[in-house]
Amino acid sequence: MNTFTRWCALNRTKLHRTISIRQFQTTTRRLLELTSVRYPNVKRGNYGTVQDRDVSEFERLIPGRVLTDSLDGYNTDWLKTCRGASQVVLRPKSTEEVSAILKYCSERKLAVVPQGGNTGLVGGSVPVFDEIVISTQLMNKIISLDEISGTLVCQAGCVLATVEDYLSSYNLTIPVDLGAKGSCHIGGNVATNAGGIRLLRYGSLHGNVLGLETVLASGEVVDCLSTLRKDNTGYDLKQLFVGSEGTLGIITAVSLNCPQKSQAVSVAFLGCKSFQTVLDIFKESRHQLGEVLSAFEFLDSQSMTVAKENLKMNSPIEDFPFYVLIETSGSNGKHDEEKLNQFLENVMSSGLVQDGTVTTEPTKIQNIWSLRERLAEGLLHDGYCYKYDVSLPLPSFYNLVEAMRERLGTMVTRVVGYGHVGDGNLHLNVTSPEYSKEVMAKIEPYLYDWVADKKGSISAEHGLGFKKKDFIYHSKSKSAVVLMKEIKKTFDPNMILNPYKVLPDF
Ligand code: FAD
Ligand code: 2HG
Ligand code: ZN
Repeated sequence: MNTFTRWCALNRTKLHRTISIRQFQTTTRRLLELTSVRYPNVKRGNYGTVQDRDVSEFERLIPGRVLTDSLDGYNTDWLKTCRGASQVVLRPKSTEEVSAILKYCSERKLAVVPQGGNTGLVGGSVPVFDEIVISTQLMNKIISLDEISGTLVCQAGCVLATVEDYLSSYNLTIPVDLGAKGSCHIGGNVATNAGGIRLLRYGSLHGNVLGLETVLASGEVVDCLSTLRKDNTGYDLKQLFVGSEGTLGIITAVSLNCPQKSQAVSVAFLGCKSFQTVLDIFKESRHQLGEVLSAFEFLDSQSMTVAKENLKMNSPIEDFPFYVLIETSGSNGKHDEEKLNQFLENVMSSGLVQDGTVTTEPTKIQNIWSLRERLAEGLLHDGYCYKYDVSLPLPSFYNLVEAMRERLGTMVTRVVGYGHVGDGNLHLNVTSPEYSKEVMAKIEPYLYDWVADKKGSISAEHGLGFKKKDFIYHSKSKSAVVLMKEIKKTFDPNMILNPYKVLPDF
């Protein structure tokens, strides 16, 4: 093992794998083209328009929490690709207030968009026209924690990192973790069925959400806030809201299964010559690390360039075509380290890995994770980012990046590939100095056709939101979409909840 650097620290303290999204939004804020201008084919639905009397009624329902000025941050998405023109933002504090607001909006046929941390990446969290923003920012209370079973119940607007900090003092953790954790809300995570870096270990939110409280468009509160691990009584309605992206109801409270916090964490960052090697290492890591493997991520050399040039970060190892980040976590540091060391020795001696570094030291772990997690932020420095998030069978996984690179050539600044390779989830990003219709026409629908041809999914974890809804047929059958539309009509007959999102036009 030539250049492996071994840093030792026995205990992992709290990690801060976060970036300040709000801070980022403020520093880069500039007025974008309105979504209704950029996408002229989208027509405003037959909804009411907010009048002074509506604002007065909202003020009566939630005094002092009706915003009508400086709404740019609520109208613009994190990627700076969508901008709506909402005139009103409502900030309820309780389920009863959400219910009263929706009941009123239903009667007045006023369209609404639920918004959590506004970190969504598919234009789902901001209005397309003048929909009223219902923000969960002030619904941020922990309701209960059962330390023995690890069951947490909290309001939907709790920030993911805050909940993780809270759980940490009980030696528990949260089964979902992502780069936006300093800003995104639990409700937003559930509404998007967010994946992130722990899915490999804990599975998706479909398995970890034990219960939900939601408010339907009519104002009706649906109480499925169970804290039970097992409950086979009737249809599992909560699952319909997981990943529904604010189109079926507003999630007001979440009951979550929270695992024990791992006592020992190690991270290895390895350089590889080819993508095939990345896959070989993944196979070996599953085989040799077994139950302690907690994350397996990859990035290509073009992604590393983004980290170095746009974010001024340093790589802990020399340059390679591909990099792999492996995390192990478990309850016995000595045992886990031995396993990881043996694995690293094996992959080095078999020639799969040329160089790498491994650490148990929290700051160094955080630095390595930042290289991977800050890529989304780094890409925005190029100008406009065309963001794709696909599931693909592993053998064709990286071919898509190569195909797009060849297809786009010098039309774009760069084409990069990274992602949750352990979950078969590729993040393919293309950048150019500004939005270009020509580049877009070269990417879509070609990329979606390519993915459908390989029987992949055109949205692995980010959802469909506004930007991808018309491509749903690339991943779902006609009969499935018909059924989805029937469900939407049952839950929201006036179609006031997050219109123009998820489903193609009715
Ligand atoms: P928002 O962006 O506010 O909303 C997202 C969608 O959910 C919208 O359609 C909105 O209407 C709806 N919604 C929000 N709250 C509610 C509610 N209470 N009830 C009903 N509907 C609601 N995603 C991943 O899956 N994995 C990742 O690894 C990942 N990493 C990211 C890293 C960065 C830097 C960024 C910026 C984003 C990342 N995302 C990732 C995308 C995003 O963070 C997740 O989708 C997140 O779960 C969204 O939460 P939010 O509170 O910001 O929701
Ligand atoms: C991640 O895994 C997020 O970092 C964002 O899902 C993905 O930037 C992206 O494309
Ligand atoms: Zn991701």
